[in-house]
Amino acid sequence: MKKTWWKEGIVYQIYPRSYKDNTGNGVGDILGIIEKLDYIKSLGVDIIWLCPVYESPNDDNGYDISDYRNISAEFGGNDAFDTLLEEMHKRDLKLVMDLVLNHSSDEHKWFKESRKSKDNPYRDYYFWQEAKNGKEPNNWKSFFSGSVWQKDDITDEYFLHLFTKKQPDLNWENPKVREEIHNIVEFWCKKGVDGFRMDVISLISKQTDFPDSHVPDNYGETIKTYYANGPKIHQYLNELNQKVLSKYDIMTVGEGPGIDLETGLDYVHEDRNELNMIFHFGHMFIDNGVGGKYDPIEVSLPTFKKVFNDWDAKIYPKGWGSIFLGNHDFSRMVSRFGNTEEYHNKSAKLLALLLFTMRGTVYVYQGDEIGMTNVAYPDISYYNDVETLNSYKEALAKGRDMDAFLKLVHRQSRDNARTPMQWNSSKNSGFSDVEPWLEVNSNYTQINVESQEKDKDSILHFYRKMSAFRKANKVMVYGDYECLNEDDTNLYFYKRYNDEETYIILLNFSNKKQTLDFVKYDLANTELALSNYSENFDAFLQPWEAQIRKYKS
Ligand code: ISL
Repeated sequence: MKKTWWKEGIVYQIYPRSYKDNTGNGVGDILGIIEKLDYIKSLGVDIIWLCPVYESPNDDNGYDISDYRNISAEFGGNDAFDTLLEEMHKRDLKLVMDLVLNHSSDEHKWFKESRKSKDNPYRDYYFWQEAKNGKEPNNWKSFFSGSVWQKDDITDEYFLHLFTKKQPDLNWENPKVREEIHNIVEFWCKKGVDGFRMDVISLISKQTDFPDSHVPDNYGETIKTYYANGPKIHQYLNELNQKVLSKYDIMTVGEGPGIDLETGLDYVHEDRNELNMIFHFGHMFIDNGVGGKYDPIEVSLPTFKKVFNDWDAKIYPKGWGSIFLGNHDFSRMVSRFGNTEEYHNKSAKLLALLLFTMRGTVYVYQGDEIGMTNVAYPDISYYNDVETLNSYKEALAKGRDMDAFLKLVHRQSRDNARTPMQWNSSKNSGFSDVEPWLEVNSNYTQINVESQEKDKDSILHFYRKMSAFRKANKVMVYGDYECLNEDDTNLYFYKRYNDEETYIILLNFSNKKQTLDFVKYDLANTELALSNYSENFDAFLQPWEAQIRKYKS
């Protein structure tokens, strides 16, 4: 397996709007990130993935780009960005930009032209269709509620938007669109950025005859069958790679709703020259029922393990994976997979230990290094996320029990991950001097960076320990992975090994002591390398205990 910086590097994801406000308008900005670079470096990370900072009307907080070459003034503009890149490179930190190429903003000049007339030169930059039987061209539903089709009165036709109606889908079938995109990517490569996270890249090739979904109410199935992995996806990615990406030493990670075990490797196979990595959502959509995230189902540990086992088996040795347990689109990882009530510290550390001992590039989402948790605002007016608000409106229109729905929002809203970073216990958590764009989680007085800096037993210090451990032990990066107890409902054990050394990782995903079979796993022949408890026992694992042990022979 080829060794590269992006396989070994640890990525830290920043949602700039919520990181640090230095200009005093309640919105995080690039100067704020620059101020925190030494902190970021101290975490032992190598790469920053910056969520979109381009000009945008912010219907979806930057995932609706109106100018791909300019940085939004709200975040500090182009000068601030250039300084950021310079300051990062000085510290040997690499910068990965978020690129949203499946759709633009409706305020992008291409779309403004496109909607003007049917014969406008930009018309075919987007997908326009006539009404079918006086209605939308098909029954597809948007990721963010309602139809994917929006009627535009100027020409009396519908345009396609898989996300909000302010995010029209770009027509990659059109070679001119692809050329524009190649030029944009080249522009950022020449500027010296070190890579791209490509938003919903699995959706760029569509079935352009737009057939009706045969399962319109089955969200996951519709995405997989109709929106993702279209007929020309690999042609487009290969072309982008050959024309631009391959000329630079950069990393690429494609975000992939609808990518599954059957289709995943094709995106990242090292002989195919497309992307380096993808984010699949096997474990992230694990609690989604047929109706999607607001129709949640119970999750068991064996199902969770199966996702990791199956993907690892499928991808290696020809491809490379990405390991993450949360990002700006999901609830907080410790609220989701840990226990914030009784074992906040221990369970956050166990999840960190899992992240840093898995095969694949590790992605840490801002705030997870201090165990930030979900928020539960008292009513919907506190929420900002367009996906949350649209789902709420839809539920209201359907006459659902809205008290129960608010509880679902508490559990599932993307705003859980977007509350301002908790720097200290002063007003607004040290994020801003003024009222922030989204209310700070009220637990900031207990959970914040400043207090965890002082506490040697904090989650923050544990992240530092884990990143150092991974760096010092490359078997954690390149070694093989083998799950040892697929069916156990409380314990997750796995090995990481190469020809020279073997480690065993022991994780107790429960609130109870669990018996440890010392003999079965030959643990007498191991040495403890690292744990989230200061005292360990041969006969059992304590609640949410996590251990790394190394075999002596
Ligand atoms: O957010 C989700 C579930 O909570 C996902 O369905 C998400 O919409 C999907 O993974 C695509 O996400 C990406 O593209 C969106 C943007 O809103 C997200 O923030 C981005 O990560 C549209 O650009």
